[in-house]
Amino acid sequence: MFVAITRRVSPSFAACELTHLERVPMDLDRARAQHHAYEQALIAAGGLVHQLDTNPDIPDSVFVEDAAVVLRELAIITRPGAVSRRAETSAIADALSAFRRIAAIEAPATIDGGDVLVAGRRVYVGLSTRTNDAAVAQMRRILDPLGYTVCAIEVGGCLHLKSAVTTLDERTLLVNPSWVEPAAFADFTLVEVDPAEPSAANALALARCVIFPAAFPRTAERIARAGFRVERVEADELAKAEGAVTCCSLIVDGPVRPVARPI
Ligand code: CIR
Repeated sequence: MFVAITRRVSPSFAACELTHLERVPMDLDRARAQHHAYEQALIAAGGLVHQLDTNPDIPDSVFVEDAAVVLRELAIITRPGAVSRRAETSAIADALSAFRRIAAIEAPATIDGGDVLVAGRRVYVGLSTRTNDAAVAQMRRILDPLGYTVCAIEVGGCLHLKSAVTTLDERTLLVNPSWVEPAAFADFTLVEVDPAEPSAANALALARCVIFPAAFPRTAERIARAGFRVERVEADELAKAEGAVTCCSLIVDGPVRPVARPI
């Protein structure tokens, strides 16, 4: 069992931050329906969904992953790189404090949770437009004493490190080698995205299955061939805001107090 913290799609979702995509019309009801189906997939995978409310001042609120990094020992509240997203963190800190000791990243550091890939005791931090060197230093100060190794890694061509690489399990990564240097992950088995699906490197690996966007069937096939059960979700409306499947939840695994209320 795990707890998945999610947050409703904001009424101002169409005013989200955009970096690599052109703004196109966004259908709020469709985004909400896809988010609901995503939450149902989390429940089907054995999760207790703890859904937070939103408001019009935080257009990107649904992308909770960027506000925190959750480890077994503690949760680190980020300082998001986009100023418009900094108001998202207080509610996330409140929610996570029920489950974890809290640490926080402070100015001048900026970091989005989407730039943090945890693989066993290794924590990769992507240097992107959102995440800077000062954040890497603060992550090291927090995590070194807990026995984690923090590795900084350059990311290019995409928003976050986890747009380019995510874990399928502790030994296997899904990667787009055009956006991140695969040599950095020499100790892992790598599954590459299909070249026709560059945005397909973001998968949400849970104990029972891998939640994955229906828009990338060729890469889904590769993941299945590597031995994983793929649970497809429609997420193209959320993808118009540059969000993918890891972005829409914070997974609290391992030691949790049973305080989540099911949706
Ligand atoms: C942003 O640009 O911040 C949002 N529109 C999308 C964030 C997606 N988050 C993620 O990939 N972790």
